[in-house]
Amino acid sequence: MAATGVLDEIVDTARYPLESPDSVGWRTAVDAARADLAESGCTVLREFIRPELVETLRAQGEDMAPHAHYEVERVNAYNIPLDTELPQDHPGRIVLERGNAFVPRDRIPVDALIHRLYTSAAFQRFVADCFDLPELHEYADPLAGLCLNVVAPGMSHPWHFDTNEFTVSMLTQLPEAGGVFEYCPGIRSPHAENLADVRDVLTGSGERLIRKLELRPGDLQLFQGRFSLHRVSPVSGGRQRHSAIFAYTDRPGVIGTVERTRQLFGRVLPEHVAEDRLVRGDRLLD
Ligand SMILES: O=C(O)CCC(=O)C(=O)O
Ligand SMILES: [Fe+2]
Repeated sequence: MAATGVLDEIVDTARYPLESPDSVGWRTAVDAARADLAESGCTVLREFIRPELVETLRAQGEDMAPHAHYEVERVNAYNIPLDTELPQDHPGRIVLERGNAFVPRDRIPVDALIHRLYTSAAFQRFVADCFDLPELHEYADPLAGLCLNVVAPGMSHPWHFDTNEFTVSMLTQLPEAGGVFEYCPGIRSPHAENLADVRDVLTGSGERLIRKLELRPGDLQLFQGRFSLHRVSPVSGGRQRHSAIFAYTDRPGVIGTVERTRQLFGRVLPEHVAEDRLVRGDRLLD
């Protein structure tokens, strides 16, 4: 069981027994994650990475951060074109500055801890069970499947919904101040955009809807970001905030659209052009 042995070096398997799907420990961890997800669309598996590797995790992120695509961009919470025709009071008309930058998958070394986790079958099976899914697949996208999200001082990752229904992420470096993950559990559903509440959050009067998460490097976060508006608040101090984004889908072969890929990475690959016919499972914006 070589693959299991490798994972065992990285993950605190006493607490998260990824190699033993039938164990009490597995059930306990998965049940706790499912309860949180049902309640708020978010759960944090504390100290997922072994404490002695947290500095390696941080240093590897720091090494890859210069490969991020830096370009402050004007966006809206739905990541649809700013000239989309919308009613006067639609929150999609509110323009935000996206100042975070992504290191794409093709710039992340295959032996980096985050890459080893992302591609591990045992890890994928465990995460799928937490989401109560029969299986998960790596995003087939050569850039967006695995990213390091870099938020530099003075920047933020503004309020948005994810295209992906399931997001798995891990903070690898804390900023000195700010950079808090904030989210509005279930503010929309597959059947309702709930524009009034979204507008309240975007205009600063939605405090009642917002939760703030205290993350530490090495914690694993599972999140249903398609229905929960969320952001990383502005970072301050002298240190960037880094988080790994592990993108999975419930069906194989999913690739991002040309539009979204160019927005995030500043370039597209032939795969994006060829596959620009993604069929979504719902009719929400983006
Ligand atoms: O970096 C984070 O913690 C959140 C990132 C995020 O929301 C995203 O990449 O969609
Ligand atoms: Fe997101």
